[in-house]
Amino acid sequence: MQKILIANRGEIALRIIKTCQTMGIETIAIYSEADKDLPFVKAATKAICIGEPHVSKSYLQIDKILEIAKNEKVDAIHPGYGFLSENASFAQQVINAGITFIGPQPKTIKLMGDKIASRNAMEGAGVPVVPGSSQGLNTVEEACGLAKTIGYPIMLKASGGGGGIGMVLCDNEQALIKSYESTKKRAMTYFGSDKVFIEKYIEDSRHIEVQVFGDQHGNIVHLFERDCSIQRRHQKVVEESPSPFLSDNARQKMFETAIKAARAVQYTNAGTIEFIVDPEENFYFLEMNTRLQVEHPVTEMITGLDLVKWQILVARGEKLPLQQAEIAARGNAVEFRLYAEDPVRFLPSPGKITKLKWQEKEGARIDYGYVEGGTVTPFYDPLIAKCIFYGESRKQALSVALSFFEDFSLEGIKTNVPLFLTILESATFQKGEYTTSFLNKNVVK
Ligand code: MV4
Repeated sequence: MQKILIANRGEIALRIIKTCQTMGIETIAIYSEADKDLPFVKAATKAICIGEPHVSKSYLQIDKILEIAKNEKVDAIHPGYGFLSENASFAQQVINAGITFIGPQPKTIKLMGDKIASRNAMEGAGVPVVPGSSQGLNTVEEACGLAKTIGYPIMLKASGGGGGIGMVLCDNEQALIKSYESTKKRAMTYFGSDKVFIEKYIEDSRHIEVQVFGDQHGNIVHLFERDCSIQRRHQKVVEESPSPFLSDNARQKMFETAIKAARAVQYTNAGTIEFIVDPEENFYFLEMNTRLQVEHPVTEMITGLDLVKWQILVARGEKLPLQQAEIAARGNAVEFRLYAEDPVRFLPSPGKITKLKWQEKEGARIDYGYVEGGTVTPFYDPLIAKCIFYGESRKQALSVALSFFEDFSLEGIKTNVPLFLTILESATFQKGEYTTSFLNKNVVK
């Protein structure tokens, strides 16, 4: 594999380029007119402008991307996360063009994109799922009947959704009746399918996911867990590993379950099994993400592995570099997602970054997408950088984080750094006792 096209932008495009450089692989970046001055464009071996800023004219232009890939004679395409990364049709078209798709098989992407089908597949494999529907709901009466058997509160979810989009919490029958049609309608608009289903709502939960990896020879390993409970409006803000909540017993069971889940679908490449965990440490499969995740550096910090390198090795048919017994986790890592956003109203705050300076620190890794002088535009996710901190203990990792943010300076636009400081100063966070409602309860009034 000599040349890889990166069908993405920002920090993840730069992150992928860096690994390609260490492997002696040439990179082709594609970029929109809005991104022409970003670091990933400069870092690539070659960069090609793909079109106007809007995603429909740039990063989602399948035909143009394939045309560039063929013209440039690339061997593979890395989709990063978001955009086309979980588009089964794109993956198939890449393969049909004789190019390697760096990710799982299209059929696996498709299965996991259908939340009802993936629930059923997992249940069939003996993986616990939350009590709920095994098929799409046909009528509001059927929904009410099922909800009554399960017991309220329930969540009404779009089968084509995921990541928290298109789901509504219903405390009682009245709420369910009220939300049913609008949820179906929204599901149709956003996902092109109005298929919705019900799950029992797990209260006071934690959102913990397991990183898995498979090769084309049937080998599957896990790379431990990440606790992603600190979210706001289904946007993850902080992720860490190990989870400060899980007991060793539950953790081992979760790893075994994740492997079982991945094995059931003969998973290849990098994937994440998301679990929802109740206060008694019962855990249930929620969804599987068939891509490299934003928060993968947390796993890289505690394992010392390069997950992008693994993706490339596996995609070109090699065996996983390590067996399960050879993979160890050490220390604690925590990631903070630095967004261009108003810290009070939590709305994107695009604009020019007039100053951006930080102190390099032992145990700090910054995966950035912008440098000083760059402009965050309103066209894409306003993630500026991911700040990942490592320590031999959790306390140590958090102390590196605090000292980093104390002398971090970014001017010109608003960011969520004030939120990080509030989180770091919270006793609940310091004790690791947070659940998914932490930000709503403790921070955002
Ligand atoms: C749930 C849940 C509780 N019960 N499903 C959100 C992300 C997506 N992958 C699934 N999500 C959830 N699904 C059941 N049956 C809790 C979440 C959830 C959540 C819900 C409300 C507010 C914040 C949340 C943060 C993480 C997970």
